[in-house]
Amino acid sequence: MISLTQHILAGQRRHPEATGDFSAVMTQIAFAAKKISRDLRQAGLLDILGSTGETNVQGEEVQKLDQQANDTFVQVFEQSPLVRTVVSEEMEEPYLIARAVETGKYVLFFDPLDGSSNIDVNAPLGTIFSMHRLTRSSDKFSVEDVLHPGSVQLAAGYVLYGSSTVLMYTCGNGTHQFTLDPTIGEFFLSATDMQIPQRGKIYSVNEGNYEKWSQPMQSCLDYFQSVDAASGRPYSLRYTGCLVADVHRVLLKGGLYMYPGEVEKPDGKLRLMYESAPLTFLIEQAGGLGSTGFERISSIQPTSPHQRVPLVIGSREDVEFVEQTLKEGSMAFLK
Ligand code: FBP
Repeated sequence: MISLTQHILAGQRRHPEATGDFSAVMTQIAFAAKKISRDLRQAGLLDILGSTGETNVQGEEVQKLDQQANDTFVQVFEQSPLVRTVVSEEMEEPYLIARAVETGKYVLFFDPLDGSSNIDVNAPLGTIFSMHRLTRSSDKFSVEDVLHPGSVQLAAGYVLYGSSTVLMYTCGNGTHQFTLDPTIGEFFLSATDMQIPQRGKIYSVNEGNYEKWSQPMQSCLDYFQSVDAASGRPYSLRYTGCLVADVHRVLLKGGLYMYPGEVEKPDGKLRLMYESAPLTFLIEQAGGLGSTGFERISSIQPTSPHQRVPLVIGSREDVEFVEQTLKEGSMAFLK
């Protein structure tokens, strides 16, 4: 069995210029994930369910476990001389790591606990992370130093806290899956160079928002729901309320996850830097696509750390179908 650390070190050996810093950061991400996994497994026994009563930068009620997961990541990286800045869904401003002022060369974006509405109902949860090289425009920190398109991510991944804890990551050399063995507290390689089917049979979307969508977006859903055996339709609906769990299913089985823009809210709900861009890097390394419906997620030049974008992600043919339909604004071939 190959451990995550061994896999990362093997990747490092393929880069003679590598310093080991990247591996060290990946090991710290895995350490934070193990702590969060432990906390979630004990959640019902400890007083860590429910809300903190606070509201975060997204205007969402902060759950105690959201805060605890965020604190876990910050505590782990406050010990690191390598990560200069962390940007979290739960923190309004980028957080500067004091001990990495001179030595820090990376930026870490993360959604510490994805699927917050699932916390109190023991349904799947996730963590999403994205690593960028820090550019320094001057000695003084500026937010522009952390705003880079998805195409230049160094690494990205997610952790799925489900029946088992699974960590998925890419550093531009394929998408690889590791499963946590809680008896020894180590992640082991359970699938490598994953490839998503070119077309699927599943769609994942909050249909409750149908009336809020544009007509072309509505007709996309109508297409996936209409009966046509030749093209494997209707697709089946699977929606867990946890982006990581739904994208994990799509990566393994094919199909697509969508959180579209709405007529009144064209940017949708999901955040570019720590949700859409890292998941797109993973899916595209596995042969799929990530799009807003109009442009590829990885090509977007970010303008703020918490900006939102619509997301259509998954099997290449299914995402291209949605892009074509939205761009053409019509559904000529809808029976
Ligand atoms: P959080 O990171 O705040 O949990 O938000 C993202 C998310 O919960 C996704 O995991 C999920 O797919 C989506 O929002 C659910 O949103 P909705 O309840 O509007 O369908």
